[in-house]
Amino acid sequence: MAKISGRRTGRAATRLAAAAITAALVGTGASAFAAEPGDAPLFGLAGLDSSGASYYYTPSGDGSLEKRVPLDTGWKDVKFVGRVDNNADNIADGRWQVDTKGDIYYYANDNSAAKKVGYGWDIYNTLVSVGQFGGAEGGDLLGRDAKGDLYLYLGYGDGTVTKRMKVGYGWDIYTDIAGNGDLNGDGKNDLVARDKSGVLWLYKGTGNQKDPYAKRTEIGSGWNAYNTIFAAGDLNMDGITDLVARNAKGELYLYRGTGNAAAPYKPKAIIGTSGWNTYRLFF
Ligand SMILES: [Ca+2]
Ligand SMILES: [Ca+2]
Ligand SMILES: [Ca+2]
Repeated sequence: MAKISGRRTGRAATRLAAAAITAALVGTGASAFAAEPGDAPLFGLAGLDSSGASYYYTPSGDGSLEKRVPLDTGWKDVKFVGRVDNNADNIADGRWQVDTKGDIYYYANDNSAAKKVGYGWDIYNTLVSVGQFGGAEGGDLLGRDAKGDLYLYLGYGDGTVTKRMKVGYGWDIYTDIAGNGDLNGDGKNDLVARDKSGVLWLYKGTGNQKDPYAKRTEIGSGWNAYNTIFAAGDLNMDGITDLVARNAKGELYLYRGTGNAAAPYKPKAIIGTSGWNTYRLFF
């Protein structure tokens, strides 16, 4: 964002990367990595509160989260943050941020200056940093506009993106769209979407940028119990991507991925008992 100096942001981003890598290296033992590297994004979880302060939670390895650490402040005009892995090692290399003006910036996890990627992104009411969804290794972005049209931007791996491609319509039936990793074990990143009646749907990714997802299948109902769902990658470090969901009471639940499209999540586990409503977005 314009108000954050590159240097300060670089430090924050480096801390974030370090925390993610720490999570990968410390305290979990070899058994946590029985799955092959490359199976699921290992990003940890971060939140941005209404004061513009951001915090990071390192995964403990069993699905729970360590005590939060402050990342940065001054993010009041940030409307979207999406971390992205650009070299397919499952560790985030940077993040996109969209501000209230609709400008999108990329911050690499090094000390390089922020890069302006585009403008006019305030037309999207939902953005998802969805991982590799149809192009080369660099992670991609999906945006939904007010009409319900869905657009895909392929990432070049340096934070810049292609022109958008329209990949869907009618997505205004959904109150939430999330995705970061493979849910059915075919190695292609997938999406989930919650409709207004609280049914959660799975869209299996195809890897084909022109037609990037298959026909939806139902995951289950009752998801209106939550005011936010967010795909944070793999939080229990079993190599399968997971989902977090927060309710109005401020509780945070983890839905552990199974790798099976017919039942992509295990029963929920509470990982945060209170206070999670302090965050206006997760990333
Ligand atoms: Ca990476
Ligand atoms: Ca898949
Ligand atoms: Ca997992």
